[in-house]
Formats: sequence, structure tokens, C-alpha cells
Amino acid sequence: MKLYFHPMSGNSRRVLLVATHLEIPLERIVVDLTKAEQRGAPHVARNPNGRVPVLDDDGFVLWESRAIMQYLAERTPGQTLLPTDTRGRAEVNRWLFWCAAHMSAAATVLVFEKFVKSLSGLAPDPVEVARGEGLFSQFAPVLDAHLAGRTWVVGDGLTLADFSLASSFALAGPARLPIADYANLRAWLGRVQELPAWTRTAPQPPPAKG
Ligand SMILES: N[C@@H](CCC(=O)N[C@@H](CS)C(=O)NCC(=O)O)C(=O)O
Repeated sequence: MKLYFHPMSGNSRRVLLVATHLEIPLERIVVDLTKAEQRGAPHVARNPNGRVPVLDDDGFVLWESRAIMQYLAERTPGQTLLPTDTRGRAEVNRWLFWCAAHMSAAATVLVFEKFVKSLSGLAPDPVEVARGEGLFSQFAPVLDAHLAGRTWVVGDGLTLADFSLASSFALAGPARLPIADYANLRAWLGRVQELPAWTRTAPQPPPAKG
């Protein structure tokens, strides 16, 4: 199986986390976002959105990170990241969809403005930063409150929901995501970051500009 990805991409990270945790070997192929390779014809043929990640499993091409997470889990006998009971699965799906629609969307605005742009020497747009901070302060408290007294997002064990949400905060440091006030969220993120899969999927930072 091939994964077209970029090492600094949080959307790619959540797929790598699942594959690593489930010990699914992936041939990793970098699509260089800094050279706009994602918009070139070969990659657009894989994903008309011009985005990473994209999985190619023997000609079955799948884009959208959370769909790929589910595919990898479902093809793995005995896995526990995606519950098999209807309600457990519904709960995981609830947080996956919420992550895509709200938490990750909020974090992405800030990651782009405060980190990605800096790699090209561009300044953040204060209007966009304010918009991102507004979204972040709307949704982060929801996750923080949910995590009070919990170890993991759904049930008693690690699920796709943890990997999906934690990936949204993967660049919390360099993007200075405002998580300081959310103690439950920070404690949970620390637990995810202690998992071997997190360490094994850590991105290599881009080379420093001279
Ligand atoms: N909803 C998509 C989002 C994918 C996405 O936005 N990927 C980013 C990298 S984290 C990307 O490819 N950006 C390139 C671009 O926007 O040109 C998913 O979950 O896979």
C-alpha cells in the first residue's frame, strides 16, 4: 500500500498514526507541498482536490484522511481502534466528523497563518488569526469539557477519535495554538503523545533557511 503524504501535514499524520499503531506497512511517497506538487497533474489524478493524504491500495485510491483511517482499521482483523458495536462506532464517528467540521478546521486556520506562512517568510493576516482564534475558543472548550474525568475520547480505550483529534494539535507548539487554558485537553494530548505510534510518526522539521 502506498501513502502519498507530506511529513508536516496533520491530515497525513492521523493516517500514519493508525497505520503505525496497527503495524500496517505503508510505502510513504512525499508530495512536496512546498513545490505545489499537490496541484500537479499526477497528484490531481489521484485526488481532484489537490490535497494529501491519498492511499493507494493495489489500485484502490482513497482520499480524505478519516476515510483512510477507517479503511485501515476495518481491513485489520482484531483491531480495537474502531469499535464494532453500533453505538461505539457512532460515538467514534461523531468525534471524527466533529473533528473535520470544527476542531481541525479551527486549528488549520491558525496553523496556516502562524506557522505555514512563516516558512515562506509571510506575515500572518490578523483578520484570519482572529477568525481562527474565535473558532478555536468556540470548539476547544467542548473537547476539554468532554475529556474531564476521561482517559480517551470514546469509551475506555484508544480509538480513531483520539488519533484524529490529536493530529489537529500536532503543530500546537510551532503554531502557538491557544491550548494553555484547557487542562483536560492538554493532559489527554500528553497521553496520546506518549504512545509509541506518536513518536514513530514524528515529522522531521524542514531544513532551516540560511
Ligand atoms: N479533508 C482533507 C484535508 C486534506 C488537506 O487539507 N491536506 C493539506 C495538508 S495538511 C493539503 O494537502 N494542503 C495542500 C493545499 O491546500 O494546497 C483530509 O482530511 O484529508
